[in-house]
Amino acid sequence: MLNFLKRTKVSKKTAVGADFSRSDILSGTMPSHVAIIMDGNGRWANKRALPRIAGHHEGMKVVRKITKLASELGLDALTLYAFSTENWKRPKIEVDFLMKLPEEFLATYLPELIQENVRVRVMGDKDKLPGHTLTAVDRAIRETSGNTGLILNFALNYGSRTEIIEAVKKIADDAKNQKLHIEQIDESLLSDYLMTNELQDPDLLIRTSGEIRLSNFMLWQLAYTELWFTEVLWPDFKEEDFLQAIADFQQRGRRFGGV
Ligand code: V0D
Repeated sequence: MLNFLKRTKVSKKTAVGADFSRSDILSGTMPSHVAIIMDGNGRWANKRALPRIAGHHEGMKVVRKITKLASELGLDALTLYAFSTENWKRPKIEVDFLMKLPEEFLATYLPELIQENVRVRVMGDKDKLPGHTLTAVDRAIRETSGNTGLILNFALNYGSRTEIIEAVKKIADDAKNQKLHIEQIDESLLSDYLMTNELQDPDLLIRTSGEIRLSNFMLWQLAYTELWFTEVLWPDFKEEDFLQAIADFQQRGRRFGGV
C-alpha cells in the first residue's frame, strides 16, 4: 500500500505553482470527497486518428488507476461523471459502446475493488440504462455494499437540475402528505433528498481537457468546493496529476466566505 508514494520523493514545479512532494501530500489535509469530470476522451482519440470509443476505453483504465490511488490515500469518496443526461444525443453506436463499459470495467476490476474494500455506488436515473448495464452495476453495488473503504460513486445518466427537481417534487409530496412541515425545509433537508444524501459535499472538483464549466454536474453540492482545471485529457491523466490537484487543494485557504 502506498508503495508508489513512498518510492520517490521528487518535487515537481508546475505552472499552477504548488511545489509538491508525495510525503507532503500525505501529511497535509486530505480532501474527503473528490469529484471528477472525466473530459477529453474523444479528443484523445481524434489526436491519434482513432475512433472515439478507443478514447473511452483508454479512459476506463484511468478510472481504475485513480480509484486505486484515491483508495490508498484514504479518501472517503470519489465521484466520477461517467455519463450525463446530455450524452444520449451522441451517435447510437457510441452510446451503445459506452453502455458496455460498466460491464467490462466490473468484469475486469470488481475482484480488485472488493479486495480493496471499495464500495461502488451509482447516482443518476438508472431506469433509462439498458438492462445489461443495470444488471452489472446492480451486482457490483450489491457485492460491495458491505465494504467500508472508499465510496466509488459513478454518475450515470446524471443531471444536476433534474436531481434538484426530483428532490423538490419529493419534498412537496412529503409536505402534502404531512410527513414534513414547510418550516422544516432548509439546506440540510434539501441535501437529504438529493442522490448524494449519504455523501459529504465534494471538497475538490477536477475537470480535465481544458473545459472550464460545471456542465450541470452537482450544482448544489459544489457550492463551496475548490475547483481545479487541467488541459490534460482524461486518458492522459496520471497519478501525478491527481496528486498535483490535491497539493494545490492543500495550498488553498478555504474560508467559506467568512473572514
Ligand atoms: C467513458 C471516461 C467506467 C469517461 C471513463 C456508461 C467516459 C470511461 C464506468 C463504470 C465510462 C460505470 C459504472 C460502474 C462501473 C464502471 C463507465 C461509463 C463510461 C458510462 F458501476 N468507465 N466508464 N461508465 N468511461
